[in-house]
Amino acid sequence: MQVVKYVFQPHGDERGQLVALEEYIDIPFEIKRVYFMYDTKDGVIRGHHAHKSLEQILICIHGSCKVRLDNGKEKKVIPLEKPYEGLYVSNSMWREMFDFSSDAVLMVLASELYEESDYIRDYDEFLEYVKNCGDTESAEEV
Ligand code: T46
Repeated sequence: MQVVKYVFQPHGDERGQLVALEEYIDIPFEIKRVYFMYDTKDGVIRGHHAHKSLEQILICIHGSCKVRLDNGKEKKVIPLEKPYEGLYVSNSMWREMFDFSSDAVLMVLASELYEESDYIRDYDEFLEYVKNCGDTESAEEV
């Protein structure tokens, strides 16, 4: 399984840093939704699901956390600890987010509006889904 982590261009000057993200330029899809999670309690694991269609970029814009990606065949843990790095998460990919620092803010850019029917929340159902879908999406590290 190849993991795609984007490194965005910070526009730094004597005042500090600024990162700008534009759809189809920095982000490989139209951004239809932005959400973020913060104040995550110690020991919590979020996620535990996959999406049928949704693609996302996860950016830990403050603090740090880890993401476990699982395509049904392989699992990888990716640390997110820089506000200028974004982890691409394709559809048909089981995800779990954990090890949140107390100050972590995990921002997500999503290709679709919120749609509960796009979620696969049962792991056995996910394994069946990816088996029937063929190979999950992957791309090279950038
Ligand atoms: C994902 C990972 C990375 C909404 O009302 N609108 C939204 O856009 C979202 C994302 C959530 N919600 C509601 C639904 C639940 O009542 O917020 C509550 C928490 O959502 P959930 O339990 O799905 O959160 P996570 O952290 O487990 O998963 C989220 C996304 O749902 C999911 O798409 O890939 O972050």
